[in-house]
Formats: sequence, C-alpha cells, structure tokens
Amino acid sequence: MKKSVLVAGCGISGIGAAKLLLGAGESVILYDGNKQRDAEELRRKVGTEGELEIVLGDLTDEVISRVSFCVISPGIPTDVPFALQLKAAGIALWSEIELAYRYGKGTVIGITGTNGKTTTTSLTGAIMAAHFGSERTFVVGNIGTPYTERAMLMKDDSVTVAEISSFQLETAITFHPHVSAVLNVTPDHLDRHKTMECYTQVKESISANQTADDFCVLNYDDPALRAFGAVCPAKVVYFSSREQLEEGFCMDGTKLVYRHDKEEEVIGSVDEFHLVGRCNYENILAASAIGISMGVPMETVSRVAKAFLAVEHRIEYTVTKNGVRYYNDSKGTNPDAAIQGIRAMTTPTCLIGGGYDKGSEYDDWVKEFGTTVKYLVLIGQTKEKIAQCCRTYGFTNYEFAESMEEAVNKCAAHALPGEAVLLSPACASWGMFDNYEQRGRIFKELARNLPEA
Ligand code: UMA
Repeated sequence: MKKSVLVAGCGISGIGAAKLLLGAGESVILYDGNKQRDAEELRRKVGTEGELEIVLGDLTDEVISRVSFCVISPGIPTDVPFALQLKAAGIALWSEIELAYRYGKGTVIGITGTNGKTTTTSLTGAIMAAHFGSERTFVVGNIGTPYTERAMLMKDDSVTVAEISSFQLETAITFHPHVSAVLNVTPDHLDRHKTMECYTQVKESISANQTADDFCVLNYDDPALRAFGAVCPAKVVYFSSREQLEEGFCMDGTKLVYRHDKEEEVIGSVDEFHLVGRCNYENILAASAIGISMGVPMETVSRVAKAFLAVEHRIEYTVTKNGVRYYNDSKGTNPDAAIQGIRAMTTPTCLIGGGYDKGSEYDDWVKEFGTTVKYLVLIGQTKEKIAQCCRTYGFTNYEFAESMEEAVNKCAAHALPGEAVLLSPACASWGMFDNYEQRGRIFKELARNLPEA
C-alpha cells in the first residue's frame, strides 16, 4: 500500500505543505495536536482535490505505520512524543522549508538571525524585485507567506528570498541557498533550543550545504559569527556597524559603505534612509551585501534602500492622540529586539511589555529604560517575572493590565503631550494573542480609537 506523507501542524505552514503535496499527487495525513481544530474548515482551506485524511488529538501507532515521511511545522518542537516516535521508527522529519526547497526552482537566498530578519528580508526582496523583476521574485518563509505556498509557481529564473527561523532550520536537510545570511545571534527561544551553543549552531546550519561557489553574509560584530566565518563552507561577506572593514560592508561615520579591492562605494548616508537606528543600518548593510553578492549593481541597491519604508510592527508609527505619539513594535518579541524599540524613542515613553514566557532574562532590557521609559504596563504570563526584575534595578513605576485595552488606556492616562506610547513587549504574544501581528493590530486599533480630549 502506498504510504502517506504526515503533515504535522495545521497552521499556515501545514496548510501550505498539504496543498503542495496533494498537488504533487501524494496522499496526505494532516495532523494537529489540538482536538478543537475544525476538520471541515481545514479541509476547505486545503481544497478538496487528492487523498486527504485529517487526524486531530493523538497520533496512533496505526496512523504512524502508514507514514512515509513527516513535514513538521516550525511551532512543533522536534522532541515531542510523536516526533520521537517517528524518529525511532526511522521516519524522516522535514521542515516545511525543506519540502518547499525540493519542489521550488531558481536561485534561493536564505536569511536568518535573531533580530532584523523581517526588515532585511523585505528590503532584500525589494532589491531583487527592482533588479530581476517582481514577477521573478518571491519573498517567503517566517515573514508570513509559507514557502510551500509559492514553491510550485517558481521557475528556473526565479529568485526566492526566504526568511528562515531557527525552528525551520532544525529539520532542513538539503536546503541550499546560493546566498545565506546570519544577521546576529542573541538569546531567544532558549525554552526550545536549551543552550546558546545549540541555538547558534542551528542558525549557522543555514550554510551547511553551501560550497565555495556560494556566499554567506555574516555580522562581524558578533564574536560567534565572526569566528564561524573561518569554517563556513561558502565565501564569507562580513558586515559591521562598529568596525572599519577593509573588505566588506560597514559604517564610516554617518555613511554606509562597501569596501573591496582597496576601493569604496557609498550605499548612502544615514539621513537618506527612512529606516532609523543602528539595528536598521545593520539590516541595510546586510541586504546590500546580499544584493551585491547576487550581482545587483550598487546604484540599484542604494536607490531601493533609500526608498524603503519601515516594516509593519517594527517601530511602526501608528497615530498621534492628544499630542502623544503611539508606536507599534509588536515584533519586539524578545528583550534584544525590544531594546532597539526603546533606543529609537527620543521622548519620555510609556511602555507596554510582557507576554509568553520563552525563558528570557529581562535585565538588559530593564537596564535600557534609563530616562526614556517613565512608566511601564505589564501584560501576560511574564508580568510577575518582569516586575521582579524591575524592582531589582529600582524601577517601580509599573502596573499590571489584564488586556491590551486596559494597557493602552493606562498608558493614555499617563502620557503627556510630546511624549510617546510604545508597544514593545520583549516577549512572544502567545497566551493572549494568536501571534505578534494580531497583537500589533489590536494595539493600533485601540490607539487609533482613543478619544481626543
Ligand atoms: N501544534 C501541534 N503540536 C504542538 C505545537 C503546535 O499540533 O506541539 C499545532 C497547533 O495546534 C497549530 C499549529 O501547530 O494548529 C501551528 O503551527 P506553527 O506554530 O508552526 O504556526 P504556523 O501558522 O505554521 O506559522 C509558522 C511560524 N510559526 C512559528 O514558528 C511558531 C510563523 O512564524 C511563520 O510565519 C509561518 O510558519 C510561515 O513560515 C511566526 C513566528 O512567531 C511569525 N516565528 C518565530 C519568530 O519569528 O520568532 C520563530
């Protein structure tokens, strides 16, 4: 009997993977651990063609005996009981990225890192679209459009810009980008990857199948990544916002430059970009390095980078109410990303923080409050842990809120004209929201609906 492909997880990755596999003539068992999922709705999302079986709740031995290989969604840890059972039975686990890569065509760019992935991926996508044409360019992955949703549309001359998370890399096997980038590695998702060493290795594995004909863009300012450059199988292109590089992409005063063969090309000066803050200059340097590695002329790279606006949920200006500016930085899902949000504020700020507990430490984030954060509202599972950390550093002007609405109202009551309200939670959204996008949109809607005095 022909075996089926098990697609584990019925989020957007699972739906994309199931559609691709059914379209390719495979029979699919779509599985989700959540018994409450509506099987009929899932069937509608996948479409009706092909042999689709839906299993919710527990996976029985009988089902497992009919599985050829498993495409696992990124949100499912690879050490949950059913995944261990599959591995013990010799059944391969592929990430959704792996599946898409095997069916996709053309040249692939893979971008990973703890922070800045989405901005760098979007900007790289814009650079590729400007040079190769938007019909040839696909921007996919962790950014929100599953790679599998687009793989079947790709042709030999396509250029795919894929944002890849550490979760997706864990079960990538043959994934081989022509240009890869590791932007930075700071503590995140340690509940899943356990140690920084494991997390860093997973990020670096984006280059595992690359050869000397490929390029790997690495952050020179990150000691682990700088060291990785010596053993990386691809040609290494460094970028740095802190050091002067003889070869590579770096900041020279207020200019972003590319130095090579004793020559210097200017990407632009910081006041020419809409993106602000050091982290964003690093994103521009990385996207430029990817662009040049792909053969795009500097003139195009520079023009597109200067025209590029901020990404939604990333220090996104939302509205001014009663003289108070509201910013949505819901993408600040870990302390390191949220520090960038605080650094971008130039006036006293009422901050909304807290959410799902990923095992992060909040010391560095709280230390960053300085004279910028004057008041903090804490939400979600981590509120007690963060409050305790605040007390350690003598910051006591915080309150708890049970909902985003309560948090926004509390900030609105505390902020004075000329000040700012910033949602930059330093935590994942789970527990209160489906994802950071939903959290950000709810914040923006609440801010926009605040009454004018
Ligand atoms: N599920 C189980 N068992 C489990 C855990 C989850 O069955 O043990 C089921 C859930 O019931 C749910 C489904 O799995 O029905 C959800 O799958 P998922 O969490 O993999 O979510 P997707 O909707 O497929 O979205 C995923 C990424 N989510 C995660 O990595 C958690 C999205 O990144 C990504 O945009 C999308 O694939 C397309 O590639 C989000 C994210 O938060 C934005 N990423 C993290 C980050 O950026 O820090 C890594």
